Amino acid sequence: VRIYFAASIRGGREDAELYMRLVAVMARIGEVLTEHVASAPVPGDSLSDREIRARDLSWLRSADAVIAEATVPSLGVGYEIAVAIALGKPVLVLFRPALRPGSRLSAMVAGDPGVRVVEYRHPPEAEAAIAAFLASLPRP
Ligand code: 6K6
Repeated sequence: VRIYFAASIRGGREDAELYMRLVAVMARIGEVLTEHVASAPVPGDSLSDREIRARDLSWLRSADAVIAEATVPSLGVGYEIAVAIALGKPVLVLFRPALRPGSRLSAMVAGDPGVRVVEYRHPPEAEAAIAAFLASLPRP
């Protein structure tokens, strides 16, 4: 399976170590197209914003599944989730409400019937949700 992993970059990098951990789980099961999201620091590649968007959207189009870690709010991640849904991709969104007391996932994502939302407290729960989601995908 080709997996598009979305997580905050300019929205804030405080969860970068968690992203690395989640990508390691995905990489055992499939091909992660967006491993740069988990590298710290994000490789300061010389692409323009236009080039970044074009490259990411072509990866997104080619993906079999999209997994987003949405705890650190990111406009880019919200945008990618919306595009993934419009393309009919299976979408898993992971959210850790305990990061900030009272924080809740955007209603636009949580309320979308095309999204599987998993709220978790500890990374192993997110890892199990990733494995279960990928195991549930239709076989090509
Ligand atoms: C280097 C230094 C800073 O940024 C870069 C390169 N930027 C990006 N490279 C690849 N993907 C990106 C980049 N910026 C955003 N994205 C995509 O948007 C990723 O796929 C993330 O899932 C999402 C993050 O959006 P923001 O709004 O948090 O940046």
